[in-house]
Amino acid sequence: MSKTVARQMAESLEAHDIDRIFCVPGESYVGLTSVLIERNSLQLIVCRHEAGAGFMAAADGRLRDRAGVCMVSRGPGLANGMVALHSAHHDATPMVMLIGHVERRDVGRQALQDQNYSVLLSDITKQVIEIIDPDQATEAIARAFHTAESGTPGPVAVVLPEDIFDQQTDGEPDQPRARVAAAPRGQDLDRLADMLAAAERPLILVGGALLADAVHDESVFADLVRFSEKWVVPICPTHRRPQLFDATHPNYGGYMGIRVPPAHIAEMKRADLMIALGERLTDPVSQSYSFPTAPEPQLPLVHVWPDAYEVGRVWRPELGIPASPAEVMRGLLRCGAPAEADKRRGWVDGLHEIHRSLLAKEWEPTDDGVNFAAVVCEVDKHLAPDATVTTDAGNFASFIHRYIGFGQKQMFLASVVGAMGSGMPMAVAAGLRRPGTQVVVFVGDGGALMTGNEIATALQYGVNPIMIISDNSMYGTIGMHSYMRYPERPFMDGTRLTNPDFAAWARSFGAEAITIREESDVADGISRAFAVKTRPMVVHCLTSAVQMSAWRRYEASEVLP
Ligand SMILES: Cc1ncc(C[n+]2csc(CCOP(=O)(O)OP(=O)(O)O)c2C)c(N)n1
Repeated sequence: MSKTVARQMAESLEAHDIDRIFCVPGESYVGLTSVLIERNSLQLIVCRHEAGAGFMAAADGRLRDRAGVCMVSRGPGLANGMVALHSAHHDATPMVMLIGHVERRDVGRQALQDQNYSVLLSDITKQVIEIIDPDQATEAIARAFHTAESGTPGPVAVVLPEDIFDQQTDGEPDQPRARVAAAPRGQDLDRLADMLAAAERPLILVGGALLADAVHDESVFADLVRFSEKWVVPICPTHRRPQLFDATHPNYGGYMGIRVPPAHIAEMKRADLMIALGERLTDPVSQSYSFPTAPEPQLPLVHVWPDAYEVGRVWRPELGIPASPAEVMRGLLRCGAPAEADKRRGWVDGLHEIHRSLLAKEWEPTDDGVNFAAVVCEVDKHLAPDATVTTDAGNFASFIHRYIGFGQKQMFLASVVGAMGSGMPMAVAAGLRRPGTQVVVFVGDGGALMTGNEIATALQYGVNPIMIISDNSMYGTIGMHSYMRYPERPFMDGTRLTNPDFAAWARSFGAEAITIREESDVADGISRAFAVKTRPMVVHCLTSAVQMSAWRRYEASEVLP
């Protein structure tokens, strides 16, 4: 039956189980939106900035392990959204970005907002698919989802010329390609079991691909616990995936994030085997390529990642297994643990002991503002077992990783590669996908004004996050780097910020808000924030700049003007 391309595309998106698209409208694709609105089969979330729409789609993609979808206008709209593509590409997050385009006959003329997307996006997408012929539309959608979700997941751009939507096409929409999962070869599993049985001090890093497996099958979490207990191994969730293993479980070996504290990394480096289970391994996780050392690891490395291309790309593993990490873990469970697994109890306990001492809710007082540790520890008391926590990038986030012990039923979302501006949009996406559960977003005063305006989107769609702003009047992370490299230069110069009254800013949107000025305000303020359930709530915290991160203080005696 003949139909328009717009309808064919809408049916294709429906066939791929897409129930929500995040967008900033553009004149180039009104042909598609008008059909989507008419069919009313999916929810259009109209956002305030394409970065916001993109980060929402990325978060949605992670929550469903199905490519999240956003739709942006050509040229400038896409340019605004590129930060989310960059992040999804680095974070191995499945995402499809639909991009408006000029009419086909004007391509290459530098028509209004024309752009060569294949060139522009070549290093931040897995593929750019340009629809030229009406009959390609449905196949393009199916290929986009398949590419975004298979192997190492990532973003795919689909470019939609303005004049294509009303063209006619025949045929039924392409159906989704079946998701495939690779299992480990028997001989690799046997070798892995032998290596693990022989190891005295193994370290198991668990990362995003295991989390993705758990989206489809929650029992992955319980299996991970069983694996750690039966094989007596320490489990180390990696950078910005803290929820993979309960921080209070005795086999929790430590959080493998940016700059693991010295005592902990020194102990970890005594390991005689590292198994990266569903962790691609990156600069932050590998402690800037020093553990494991790249390209030749200083200890035997087993790398499990569902994409053969990645295994061996940077590091030379002793054993590489391009398979689903959940399948590998279950394979080990089926093999059965060796009788002498308990020989590792001391090693596991030692790592856990260091981790527990780091988690201690202790901090030093500060007199130039509230120590953010006090705020984060108070939030931790109120977090529900199924709460979602999202963060932006910035030093304030170090307090979250130091002081909040996440559990397996909680959800943590952020740009893993550290793009500022991810926090608030990801909170909106989480609130929509997990209605009725707590959503807490932590941002700095820098990130707050990058995409914090998406609080308007939260209000528009009835999402009620608690937004906690650490306002130290500076781009603190960069101030810290500057201080560490050039300690003789004045602290804060080049990173200082003059901020609005964030509580007044929040109220102007219709949110509730309070300001915390002293440590003595913290307990009452946070408890009031958690009592607000029917509106977004902003907690503006005037925080110390001297306490640069959860681990580091500015040391000079003469500090602030
Ligand atoms: C989009 C983007 N721009 C710039 C940076 C570089 N950057 C990393 S952290 C940071 C400062 C963050 O400041 P703030 O949000 O106030 O948090 P703080 O570090 O003070 O806790 C900057 C500018 C980045 N990571 N992402």
